[in-house]
Amino acid sequence: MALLSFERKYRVRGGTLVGGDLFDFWFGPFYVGFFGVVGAFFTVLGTLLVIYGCVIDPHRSIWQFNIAPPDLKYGLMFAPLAEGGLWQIITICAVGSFVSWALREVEISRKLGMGLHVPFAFGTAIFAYVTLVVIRPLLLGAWGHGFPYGIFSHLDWVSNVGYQYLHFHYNPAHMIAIVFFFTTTLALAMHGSLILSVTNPKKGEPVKTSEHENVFFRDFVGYSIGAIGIHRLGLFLALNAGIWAAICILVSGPFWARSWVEWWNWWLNLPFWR
Ligand code: UQ1
Repeated sequence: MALLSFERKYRVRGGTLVGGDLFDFWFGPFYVGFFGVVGAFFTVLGTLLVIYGCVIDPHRSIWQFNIAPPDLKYGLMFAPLAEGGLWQIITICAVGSFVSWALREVEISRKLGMGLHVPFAFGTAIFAYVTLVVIRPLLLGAWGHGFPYGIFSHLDWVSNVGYQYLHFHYNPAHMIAIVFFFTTTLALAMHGSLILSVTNPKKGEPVKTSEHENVFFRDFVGYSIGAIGIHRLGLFLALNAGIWAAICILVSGPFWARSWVEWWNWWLNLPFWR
C-alpha cells in the first residue's frame, strides 16, 4: 500500500498509552499499537466463536441461529460452554475488541495532537452495549438478562423485554432517546444536503462558500448555527441518543420493575387535581 504524501508527515512516534515504542508501528495504512494487537486478538477470537456458535446451532439458517446467554439459574457465575458459556466468552471478546478500538483511537488522536472527541463519541456506543450485556445483568443479578446474539433472537428479546414493561414507548428515557435519534438524522440530513448543495452549483458556476450556507438558513428559518456549530450540535445529538438509549434500558428492571404506563401515575397523583 503506497503512502499518501501527507501521511509520512503525520506518522509520528509517541502518544502511546501502553507499550511505549514496542507496538508503535504501522501495518500498511493502519496504525497498530498495543491496542491494535489486543483488539485484533479479541476480534478474531470473538468472530471465530460466533462462527462456531452458528455451526453447532441446529437451525442451519443465518436468520435463525442463536447464541443465548446462560439460564437465570447460573446467576453471575460462569456457565458451561454449551449453556451460555459461549455467549459469556463472546461478550468478553466483544467488550475487549470495542474498548481496544476506542483506545487505539485515543493513541492516534494523541499522536496527531487532536482532541479526544472521536473516541469519546465511540465510547457512548460502547456504553450502550455494555449497559445491555454487563451493567444491567450485574444489577439484576444474572448474565441471563443480557440479550442473545442472533438476528431474529435479539429482535425477539427486544420485543419480549418491551412487553415485560407493558408498553416500552411510555418509558420517558426511551422517549428522549428516540427524539435524539430522529433529531440526529434530521441534523445530518440538513448538514449533508447543505454541503452537497453548495459544492454542486449550476454548470459553469463557482463552488459556493460558507457565506451561502449561512444565508440559506437565515433566509429559511431566521437562524444559522454556523460551520462549527452544526458539528457541535451533531455530536451533542448523537451522544445523547446513545446515552439516553443506555439509560432507558438501565432503569428498566433495576430502578422500575412495573409497567411504564403506570409510571406516569405521578402526573395523575399531583396534588392540584385532588
Ligand atoms: C447551519 O446553520 C450551518 O451553518 C452554516 C451549517 O453548516 C454548514 C449546517 O450544516 C446546517 C444544517 C445549518 C442549519 C442548522 C440549524 C440548527 C438552523
